[in-house]
Amino acid sequence: MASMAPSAAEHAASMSNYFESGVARGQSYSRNRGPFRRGEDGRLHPEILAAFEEHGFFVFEGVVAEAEIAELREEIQYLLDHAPTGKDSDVDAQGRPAYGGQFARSPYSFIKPLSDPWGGTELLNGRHPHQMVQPKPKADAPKETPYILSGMCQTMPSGLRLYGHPSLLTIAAGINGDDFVPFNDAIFVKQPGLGGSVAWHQDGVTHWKNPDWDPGIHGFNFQVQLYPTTPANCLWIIPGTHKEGRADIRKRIKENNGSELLPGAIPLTCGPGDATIVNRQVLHCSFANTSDDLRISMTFGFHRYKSVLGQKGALSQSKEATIYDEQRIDERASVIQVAIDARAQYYCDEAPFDYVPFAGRQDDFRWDDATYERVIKDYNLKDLAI
Ligand SMILES: O=C(O)CCC(=O)C(=O)O
Repeated sequence: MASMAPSAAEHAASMSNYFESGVARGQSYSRNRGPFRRGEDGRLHPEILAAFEEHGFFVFEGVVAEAEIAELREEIQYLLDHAPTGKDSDVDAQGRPAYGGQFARSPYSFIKPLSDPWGGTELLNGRHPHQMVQPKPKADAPKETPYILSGMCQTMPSGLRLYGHPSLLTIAAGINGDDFVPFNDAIFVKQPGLGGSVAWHQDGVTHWKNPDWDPGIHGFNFQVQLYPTTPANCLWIIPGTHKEGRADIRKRIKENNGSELLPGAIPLTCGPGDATIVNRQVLHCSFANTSDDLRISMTFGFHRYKSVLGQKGALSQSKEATIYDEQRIDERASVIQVAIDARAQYYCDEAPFDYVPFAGRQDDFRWDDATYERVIKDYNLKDLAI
């Protein structure tokens, strides 16, 4: 017999011991948390790189300035205020035409409050085999709630500028090499009492059976946090799992008496302006947000060039069979160069990041209205997903 869904309050209460032990376990990873630092050569500090390679994550504290976080919050609020009321609606909550009709792919995806839309389904290559507990939302909850906002470089000027952040891009170059290339981006929105789960999964699809497989082959994701995060709404990871190959998630859950509260996991709690990096092969999840706290995570990933070149697109919403050739990679990577220029025009005193693949071609990717139409609009149709 199917078990009854807990109420939001029952769910929150049932998680508290797990949260407490996860927080305590997380404290033993103190080397994987701290400010962004450069080594003597100006690149990502080797101690940070070593800590990331060992455990598959790092929390960069305070890497994005308060004023920038405030702008990001404001622009996200605009997107939320002008969101359609659900996936089949084209008006917002005030009855106005909703934002986003100009893009080939809607910036919004919705779920039922507190649900797990991917767990136990074949969606996204069936990589979320277990469906998480789906608590019952309060009676006055809306039918649908925003889950992910996509295309931050075209919907938010501050999102484009964040994409060109010199410290973040120095981290990407330190991990994936100077010719690093983009993956995709997604803003995870976890509203209090409404935000859904992301079931346990590893992100990579393409290279699990590659004879040259290694722990870094599927790249990594940033999450820049706009609000303080807590064990109840943040991302959870099992450190070190990026080195173990494809995880048998069903077996792990079974051996844990069917419970999704997997052993060995830690919560990546953050302050606003902190940025986490997580290896995409690390086992990770987040739980239904039955807390009172909002989480908004600007999530965007990067790959090694050679992991992507010649590969067939995976995780695509359009079931495309595109092969990522040099031109396709260059087109998507040019968003980084435009982002660097948009940022340089806005933060005139900041030293811009030097993106090696576009050295000598910067003038072709200056930020202006024409470049928005040519490079930025609908750039996310060209995401490089492996
Ligand atoms: O932030 C979350 O809740 C989930 C993020 C995630 O699964 C991912 O970035 O792959």
